[in-house]
Amino acid sequence: MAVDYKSNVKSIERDMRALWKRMDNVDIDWGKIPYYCLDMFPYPSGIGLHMGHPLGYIAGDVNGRFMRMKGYNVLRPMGFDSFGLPAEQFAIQTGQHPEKTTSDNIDNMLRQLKTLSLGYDWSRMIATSDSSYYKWTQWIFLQLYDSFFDETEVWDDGFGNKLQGKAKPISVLREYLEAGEWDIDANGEPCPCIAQVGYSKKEIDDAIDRARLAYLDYAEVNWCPQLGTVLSNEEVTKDGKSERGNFPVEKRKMKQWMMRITKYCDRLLDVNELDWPDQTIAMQKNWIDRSEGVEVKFFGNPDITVFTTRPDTLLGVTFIAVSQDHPAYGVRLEPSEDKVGVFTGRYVIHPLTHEKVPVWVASYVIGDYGAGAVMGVPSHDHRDFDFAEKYAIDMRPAIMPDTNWLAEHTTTTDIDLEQLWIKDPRSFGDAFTGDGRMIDPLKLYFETDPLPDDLTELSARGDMDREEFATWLVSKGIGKRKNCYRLRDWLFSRQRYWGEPFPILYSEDGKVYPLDESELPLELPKQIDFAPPIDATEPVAPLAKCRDWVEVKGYIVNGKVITKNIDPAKAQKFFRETNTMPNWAGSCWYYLRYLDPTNDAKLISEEEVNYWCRDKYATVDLYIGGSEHAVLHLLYARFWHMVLFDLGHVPNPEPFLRLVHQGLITADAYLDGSNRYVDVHDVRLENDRKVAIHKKTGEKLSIIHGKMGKSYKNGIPPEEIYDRYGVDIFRLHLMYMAPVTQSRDWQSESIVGMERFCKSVCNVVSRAIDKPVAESSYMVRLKLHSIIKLITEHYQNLHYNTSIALMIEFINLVDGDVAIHDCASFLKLLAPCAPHISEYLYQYIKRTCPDLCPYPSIFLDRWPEFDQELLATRKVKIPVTVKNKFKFALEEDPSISDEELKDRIVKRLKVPNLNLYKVIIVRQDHPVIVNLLPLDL
Ligand code: ANZ
Repeated sequence: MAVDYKSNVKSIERDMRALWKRMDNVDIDWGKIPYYCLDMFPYPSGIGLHMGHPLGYIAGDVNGRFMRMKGYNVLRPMGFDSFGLPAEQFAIQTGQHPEKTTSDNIDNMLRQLKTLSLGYDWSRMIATSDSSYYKWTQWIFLQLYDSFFDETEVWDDGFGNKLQGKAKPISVLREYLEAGEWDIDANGEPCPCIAQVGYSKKEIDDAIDRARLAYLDYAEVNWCPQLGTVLSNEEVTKDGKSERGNFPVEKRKMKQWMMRITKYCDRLLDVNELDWPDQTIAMQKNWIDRSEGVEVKFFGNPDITVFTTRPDTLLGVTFIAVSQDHPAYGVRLEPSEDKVGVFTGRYVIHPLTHEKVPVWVASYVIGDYGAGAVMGVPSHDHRDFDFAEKYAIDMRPAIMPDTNWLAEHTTTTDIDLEQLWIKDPRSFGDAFTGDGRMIDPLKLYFETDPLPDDLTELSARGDMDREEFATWLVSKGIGKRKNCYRLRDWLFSRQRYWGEPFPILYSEDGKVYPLDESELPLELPKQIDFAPPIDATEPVAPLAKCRDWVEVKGYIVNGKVITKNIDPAKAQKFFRETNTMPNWAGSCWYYLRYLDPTNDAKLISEEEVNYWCRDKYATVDLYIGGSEHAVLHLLYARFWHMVLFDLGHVPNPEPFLRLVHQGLITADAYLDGSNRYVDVHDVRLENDRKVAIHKKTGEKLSIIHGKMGKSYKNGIPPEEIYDRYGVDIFRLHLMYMAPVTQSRDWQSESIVGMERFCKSVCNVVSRAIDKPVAESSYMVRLKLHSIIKLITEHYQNLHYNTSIALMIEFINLVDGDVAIHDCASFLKLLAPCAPHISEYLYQYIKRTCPDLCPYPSIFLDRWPEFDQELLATRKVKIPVTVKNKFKFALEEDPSISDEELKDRIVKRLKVPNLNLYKVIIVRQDHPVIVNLLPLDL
């Protein structure tokens, strides 16, 4: 009996889902190797899933199902990133509680996700706004609050890598300070050096507060007086107005929670073991942006320390520029686009030349970068040059430019240009910023008399490059090596309602106390007036209005506050922190909670962590998600993971081993005469999609191509497609359009090709059952085994489009009868991409031939093996050319992979590798020719 695919798509899907549901409770085999394949969880938005979601999720599902059939114990969890601004804004506008809208949206998205049969283990589902989840987000916050970074610790990560610096509990820092192993520096910060014992408890407490990984500091917020609320950066337009209402927005400094991520810069920059896209790694590196340089101290009252990446220009310093915020020298400058400055009237002493150097305040010096002060070298830095030109400051060269540069920058002829550069660098009209030979100090003029010994020594040493000079400065005690980073500490407070409350309280005298762990979760109060305050003159967080929640009575026990089961008469008053955590907090660590989602006593139990993470450098084996998260989410998650690793809560140093970003889905969008987008559903296409007509008005519309999205009205809801064609066809279509990582243009029309393919698969299987043959033809067997070999490789590399192409090719090639056991093997190849139809046909075969399909589900069956001997029986000749000239021909198995083929060529060419060539492998159903083009052509 033939399987009528088209009319049964829906019932097949329904029945197979019911079958899988019955098998949900199959016990996990802990003897298997664990494999963790994670999808970035969605924000439960009111619009539901958009096309970008299923693209990534199906890619993850294919990989997960494949790995399960390969014999791994695959973890495939899913959840919701359910705190966030849009739900709160919706509440302000409509009065609906965010909890209600969030839970409605989750229900809708759950239904959509379940329809796509994404193979998730729903028993592990989490939502970041559930208090049973954020209890642990708050717990992690307390770990950070209760830790500091010991930069002196050098240790082994257990995977053969040396790490510098480690988070340790605050109690350890207290011991260091009390024992005099650490000191407190001039800024009140703990520093690792031997000290006298004898700091007071208050001094030690204050120093400890300055070292916590989660700490309080003043930071700027966007305050909009007219709206009476603080805005997030996304709510402020480019020209500094509120997105809602277009009101002015001011910057105000407020006490905020910060995360000391900057301590982890070097460890975050170490990405050698991660299999991540180059582009993402480059973005993380740029974001952190390490500068390696030297700190030099100029003597004065007080001294000024500068940070420089060009210590070799030290002899060219003619002024010092400090920022407006400099504690000792800074003054406010009039705001201006240009570089502006003012002379402070004060001088410092140059550490090498002993000259007096004037101190300026300059607008181009950034207060919180490096040391907040710059040594001004007009001859070698453009900014310093402009500044010195504007304010007529001296110039002195320290480096000799190459002769070309000198010649190009002067109109003078016939004189010694090097001498002119030393005497009058200003006449060259620009700074020389390149590398070069340092000029002998004795050739430069210094005002000091007698000449300092260091200069004579320097002259005697002769040529030194930047590095050698830096080493010399350090050896003389004049310079100290220092790395600076663009990355700032992470501002962790939001003046918002719909986020995690901080487990922090303030006593009436303003001291900070953590809430006792036993009182977590600290739940968000439910009853709250969402309207922003009308008369606020200062920024306030919405929670500040819940007086009943904010004010509590409690005791301090071991430095922590207890508020439950207390005697109110004996208790003191506390005020809760009213800011909430940012959206990033919940998504920073969700992948860990999936390992043990319902554990109320511990973040993750020892058994779970040992099983899923043991001997693995990273917790998640494969992480799939959008490249828009290349920086912040991935950086924050790595930072928290590192802290948890240092403190012994997780056994591996990184969260995500292999990272893949799915491509974008692009589509045509349509603009009418007044530049408004017209919904795709209202557009009729003519003339091979080249002409677009508004269905209602008949207006001819202009066509523009871009990202598929709600704002362009060119989004096609995934449901519209899978309701019409079926989930398998939708999945196949999405995976076939392009490689997972590439962007693809959405075209609904080509989907019929997939419908035809599924029908053909049903026909081949039906015929195999109705007219059984003992063996398929030699050609069919050969083809089947060659695609088993190739598809196994392709699935491993997430090359699904080529896998589907091979399956289509196979089905098209089948001319005669196919043996049932070969059909069963083929179905296993298809199953990860098209689970319903493959399972259905597996069960269909099982009825006639139970031995061939012995498992309750195709997904519990084993991945097919290819027959090497059979493949060896067929060879093809593959000519290899170099620069289009024939060199030799290889006789190979037609299913040979690109890598194997390159190996063979390397052996014949007797070269170590093919790095010097562009290798072009032309394939039809097997490689037909290889062309090598030398790269240096
Ligand atoms: C002297 C000098 C001479 C410099 C020279 C450069 C060229 P990056 O690479 O971005 O780290 N600098 C240091 N602190 C600064 C601050 N707070 N605000 C503005 N500029 C600052 O840049 C490091 C260089 O930027 C430093 O090296 C310093 O200028 C300047 F021929 O020192 B340099």
